Amino acid sequence: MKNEFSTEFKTLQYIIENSSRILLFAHSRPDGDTVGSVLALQEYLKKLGKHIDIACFDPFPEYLAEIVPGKFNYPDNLNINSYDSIIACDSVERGFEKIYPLLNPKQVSIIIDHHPDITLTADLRIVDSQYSSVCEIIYKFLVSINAETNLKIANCLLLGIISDTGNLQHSNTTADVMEIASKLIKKGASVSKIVGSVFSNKKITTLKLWGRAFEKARINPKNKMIVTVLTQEDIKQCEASTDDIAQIASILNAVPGTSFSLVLSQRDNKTIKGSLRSEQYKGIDVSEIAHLFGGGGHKLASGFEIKGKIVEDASGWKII
Ligand SMILES: [Mn+2]
Repeated sequence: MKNEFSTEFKTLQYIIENSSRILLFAHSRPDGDTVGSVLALQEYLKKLGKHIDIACFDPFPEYLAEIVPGKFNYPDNLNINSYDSIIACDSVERGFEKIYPLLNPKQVSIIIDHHPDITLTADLRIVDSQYSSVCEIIYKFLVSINAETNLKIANCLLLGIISDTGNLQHSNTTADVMEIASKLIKKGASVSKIVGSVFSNKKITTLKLWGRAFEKARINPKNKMIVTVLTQEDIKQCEASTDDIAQIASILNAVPGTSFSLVLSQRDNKTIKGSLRSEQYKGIDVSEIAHLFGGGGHKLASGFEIKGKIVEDASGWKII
């Protein structure tokens, strides 16, 4: 059963009422869910007359500015201790763990997340991996306090839901998710605009990198894993960025006859990132594989980082 968070939502409302300066925190390498979450909260909180800033260690993603324009502040440029409360949204262990120790005891910390294995503590934790996205949780919060959802909030929340459900296609697309999406669309949120920006709007450099990844993909006949590798040279030669890697594992996972996908990509000279995807009907829990390598995530979408270097030669590739 999903946690309904009725007590937590009341506590959050109380904290908001008693805060005049609130800092919202988005995770590093921001995606549609973290962006949608902080912007939806910002819109709602500003209407209450609160002073709101958004912090993130990375800049606002350009490709989302068309749907939901926003501005991120680099944390070092803000006086972190000047806020009454701080709300971190999504993947809270991707950046917020550096801010959390800086808070003083008077400041109230809130984390809202839907990732499993979140160990970070906070004054208020709203964490349940059964939710598709943080935007789904924030939708529930806004409904619980009878807040009005305007067009901007609707677009922000639908952005997060569409991003984290892979265009309403992943197994986390529950009946609840469809119902919420439908309500947001009734408010005027645009599926086609969001899908266009998040999934379809691909630069030629992205497609070139995907091409390389697909060309190198192999299926292991024993365990039906489909695996591919990307080196730093691949990314450089295609003039792409590491952000362009995100969707490759999902696309490979759609290949018939596979049980899960693995994309290994070189991030710096000695770090390799692994991204794993599967589907419910395939009966594989990829988070177990991620745990073996010190990573984590959801049953059907997980990741890990290992030390090593991908080396390619005529016979294929290996990790040294
Ligand atoms: Mn998310």
